[in-house]
Amino acid sequence: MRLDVVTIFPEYLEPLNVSLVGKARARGQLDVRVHDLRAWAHDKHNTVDDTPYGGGPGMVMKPEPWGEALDSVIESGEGQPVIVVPTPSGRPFTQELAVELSEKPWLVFTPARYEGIDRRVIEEYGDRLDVREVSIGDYVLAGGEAPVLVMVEAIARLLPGVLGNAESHRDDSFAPGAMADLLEGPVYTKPPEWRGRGIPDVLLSGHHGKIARWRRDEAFRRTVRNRPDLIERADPAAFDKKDREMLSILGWGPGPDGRFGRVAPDVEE
Ligand code: 6GU
Repeated sequence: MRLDVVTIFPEYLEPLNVSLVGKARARGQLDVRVHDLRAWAHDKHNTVDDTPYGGGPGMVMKPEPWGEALDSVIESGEGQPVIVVPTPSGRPFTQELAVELSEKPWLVFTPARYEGIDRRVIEEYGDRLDVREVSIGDYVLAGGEAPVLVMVEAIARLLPGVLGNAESHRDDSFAPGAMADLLEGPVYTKPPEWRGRGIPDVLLSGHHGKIARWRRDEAFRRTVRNRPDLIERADPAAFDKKDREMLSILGWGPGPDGRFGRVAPDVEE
């Protein structure tokens, strides 16, 4: 997969040389190219922003440098990339979108300061290419570079051979199917006792069926506590008899439409 990032802060993307993404690059599984937007600014101050038409606070990124940068990057490769525009007003970046983008051969990211890029740039490329405006959550960051790091890591770990263990994705929280959109439960390793704290007996039992059930129960506990919205919107057909027992213990039951909601006060710890 090829990834291009056009930014006024190329050094912000240095973490792409580290860890999983850095290793994937070194192995040739990822071709990452970071470009300085100012290379396509032509005045003596390399200006890339200007005041907004209509007034208001902040600055807007000028269309000309972005147009030249994107033309140049697009011309440098084969075929057409998907352009990913990080913006707090975009569609949510989800595991589903990460999976979809991980299947594309070429992505171009355009992180901007948060007042954003002149709208005409998004329209211009949107007429010819697949352009996705994407947000990583309901908070406002000063720029799109950190979101690019987040998205690239989420995408790169899905590429064949990057994570090492092909099984590792299946149980990911938010992986489509399998664990049915529950959060993952707690994990433990050696030593068997640490500061007087042991390991749940079931994990030492060697009984794979009981272990799988315990893990699913713990996933329900954590999901009910941290992300009750995931249970509320889950297809109740995904819940078996044991799941329903656990949900009932946690104070959850089916409503008139079959979907689950809280039916008893929250249980403490
Ligand atoms: Cl993609 N950009 C900025 N500036 N802020 C954000 C964001 C993106 N996603 C959430 N907040």
